[in-house]
Amino acid sequence: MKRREFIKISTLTGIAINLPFSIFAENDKLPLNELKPNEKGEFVLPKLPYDYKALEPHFDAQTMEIHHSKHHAAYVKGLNNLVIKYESIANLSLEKIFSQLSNYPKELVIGIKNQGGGHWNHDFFWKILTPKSNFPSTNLLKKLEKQFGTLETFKEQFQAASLSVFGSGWCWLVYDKKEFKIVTTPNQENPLMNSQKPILGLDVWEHAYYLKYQNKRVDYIKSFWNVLNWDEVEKNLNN
Ligand code: MN3
Repeated sequence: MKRREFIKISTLTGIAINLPFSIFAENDKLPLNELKPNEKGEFVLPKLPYDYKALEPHFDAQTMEIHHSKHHAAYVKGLNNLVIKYESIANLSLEKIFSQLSNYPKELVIGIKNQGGGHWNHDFFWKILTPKSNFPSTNLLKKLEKQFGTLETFKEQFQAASLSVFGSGWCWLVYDKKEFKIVTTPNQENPLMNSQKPILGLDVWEHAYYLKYQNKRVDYIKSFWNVLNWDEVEKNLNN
């Protein structure tokens, strides 16, 4: 039974059935590591695994500091305000919350998309960046080449998709139904909200690049490849 059908049927019958949680049940392997609140039920701003200046000259220190300590922190605060207000999402992982968005009232859905997405997306983004840029493993490279022809072609397509985001949003590489897809989402929405598994993502909000690159989003996108940790991308694929 498809997940949406299950939700629909269980809503109609009013019978709650506990199934093992997997938002990728129809797709691929297991869910990613879940992003959960702490023992007090609060989401916490994660520490970066590197200094703010570590990604220079590609991502500048001032942008990184503001992006993490102001923008990301604000999403965490906004999300915690929602958790206080809505008991239905208390103590749940964000992945679980995203998987049952259709069950929530409209105001909560909007809040989760903005604040919950904001927290999840940035947590994901920081983890795939590194001061020591590397290359895809032979295994991952083969998979990418099978789908896109060459790594360069993948990068070109990803770059074009990133440039196509009008206003604020994200560009992602997802693994869906046993193939890679490049998708974009508006604002702080993400592929998990569409039951797709993201393995790589790029923040294309102006706050991610404007101080250094101003209107030249393309230069920011090109610089991304210099700080991308392909090992983490592969971990996400296999997770
Ligand atoms: Mn951002």
